[in-house]
Amino acid sequence: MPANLTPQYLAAEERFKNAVTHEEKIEALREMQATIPKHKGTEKLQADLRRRLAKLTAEAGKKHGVSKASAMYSVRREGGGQVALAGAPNVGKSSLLARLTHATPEIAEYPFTTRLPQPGMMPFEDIQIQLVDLPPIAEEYYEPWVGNVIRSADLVLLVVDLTSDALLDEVEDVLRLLEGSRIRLAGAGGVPGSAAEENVVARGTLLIANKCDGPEAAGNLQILREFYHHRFPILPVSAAAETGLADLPRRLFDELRIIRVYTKAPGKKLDPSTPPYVVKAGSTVLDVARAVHRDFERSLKFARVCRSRRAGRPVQFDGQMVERHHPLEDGDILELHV
Ligand SMILES: Nc1nc2c(ncn2[C@@H]2O[C@H](COP(=O)(O)OP(=O)(O)OP(=O)(O)O)[C@@H](O)[C@H]2O)c(=O)[nH]1
Ligand SMILES: [Mg+2]
Repeated sequence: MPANLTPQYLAAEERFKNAVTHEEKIEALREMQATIPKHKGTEKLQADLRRRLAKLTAEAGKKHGVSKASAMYSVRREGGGQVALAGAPNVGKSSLLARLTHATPEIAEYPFTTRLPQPGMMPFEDIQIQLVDLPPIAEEYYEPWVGNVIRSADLVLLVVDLTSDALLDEVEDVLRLLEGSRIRLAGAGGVPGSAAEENVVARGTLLIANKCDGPEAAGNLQILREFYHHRFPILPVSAAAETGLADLPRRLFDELRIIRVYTKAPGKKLDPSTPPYVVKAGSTVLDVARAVHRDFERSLKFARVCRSRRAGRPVQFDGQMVERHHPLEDGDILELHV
């Protein structure tokens, strides 16, 4: 079968031949990989590209240690928490980002589409949670900066493709490559004992079983559960059919273990348009006071808390005075007196 190589592919191949540095070669090979026509006639060539990329990426990693790109590719945090989308090629990471946020990432039926981190903001009630789409993690493509973005995220969504024949291998590859970067994807509550290992960072993770609309999805979901239900919460979804997505923002909010605290001026009503302070669960009056103003640590005399917004629960605090180490809950309204 003729390969029918495109002009873009041939141009990238030309750049590869003229490339001098590892970086230039890798960039050109990736361009070749992205532009090579995906059909039976090019399978050998595709495998060859993957092999060459794996070799070059490994060599480049050895030469430079942690890539300089790490700093360039870090993503500025915004919103109540940062959630990284990690996974094998073509599993639907970018499709999920597009469904859950207003971002418009490139989505394609071939692998290795995403090359740069792409953030998007997912609304949850009155706050936003940042999702970060990433390039795929696979033997021939793994770059240290991807690991760095995952390491610095608050939560990881490990996305898998329920229609893939190589489902379990893909998950294992991702877990192994990240372990190589000293990142352990743990259940949302953490893996017992993992913190004991030196320099290994455990990142709370939800396993997002995407393409549940596709062929073989039900059987593969069962297999996935058999292997991983002890380690990760598993959420079947479909970015294409938009199933399982409605509850995801609430779930991410809960897993991030953050709370929203509203502040109001003494004697005034709460202004409903004022955004809440988003702080870690377990934060105290003082933690929020500090976030409002540095000087409050010194000048705060007392605070009052209202907990009346919480539906279906008896009012526990109705403007009572509380001391500065009083722990707060999601939805609390705080009046700071200085
Ligand atoms: N059937 C089905 N197809 C999906 C679903 N989600 C994504 N796809 C398709 O899967 C292919 C890959 O989607 P992407 O979102 O580009 O996947 P990705 O994980 O970002 O891919 P890379 O950036 O290459 O790692 C596209 O053809 C999508 O239309 C889904 O829920 N069901
Ligand atoms: Mg992508």
